Amino acid sequence: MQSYLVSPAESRAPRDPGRHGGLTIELISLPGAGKTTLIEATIARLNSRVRVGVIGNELAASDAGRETSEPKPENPDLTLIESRGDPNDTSGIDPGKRRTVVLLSVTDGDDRPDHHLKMVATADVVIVSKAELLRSLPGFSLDSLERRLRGLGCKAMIMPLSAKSGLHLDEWLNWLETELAVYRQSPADSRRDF
Ligand SMILES: Nc1nc2c(ncn2[C@@H]2O[C@H](COP(=O)(O)OP(=O)(O)OP(=O)(O)O)[C@@H](O)[C@H]2O)c(=O)[nH]1
Ligand SMILES: [Mg+2]
Repeated sequence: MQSYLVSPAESRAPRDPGRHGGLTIELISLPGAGKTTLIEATIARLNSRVRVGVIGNELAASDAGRETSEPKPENPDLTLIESRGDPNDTSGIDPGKRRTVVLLSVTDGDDRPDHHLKMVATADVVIVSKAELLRSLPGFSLDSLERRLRGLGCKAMIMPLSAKSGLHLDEWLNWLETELAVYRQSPADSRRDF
């Protein structure tokens, strides 16, 4: 496994992810929905052939030393951007971003999409995080969440999973592997315009 971190200043520099960042995916959520945990689980589970870059402050704060001791791949296959969806934090962070993944934690309830209108509208994937807790949250309905999302015009794939227990994590990893395969075949063609 190879991963690296860049400083926020560095991360704001214009880049050509087609050349330097590989497949670039932004993970967005309100604080605490599980972005860092998912990124760590993803890096741990991805095949060692995949060189992963991470952009975001949290890992730097919590894991300084461990992550930064990894060699920085010059051309990562995959760059994951961790963000809280604040345009001031992320605007210009990576103009070549391909995919947007929004995390909604089950602990926030199934009526949250209404509070995240802008986020879910642009999402390619909505991850319903901490899903192993669903059994102990009888008031939470995945059907109701999906209805709300569709009602907001969200066309994203919806993936309930738990980065902590590994529940349904394979679905996320399979999606990533597919995206990586598509990217490898035609890095320029499948780039989305944002
Ligand atoms: N039960 C459970 N807890 C989780 C899961 N994923 C993350 N957590 C916990 O949720 C808390 C927040 O997780 P983080 O991964 O730091 O969330 P984050 O979105 O990166 O948070 P910020 O960077 O502060 O926005 C931590 O206490 C995690 O251990 C999960 O799948 N299940
Ligand atoms: Mg974090």
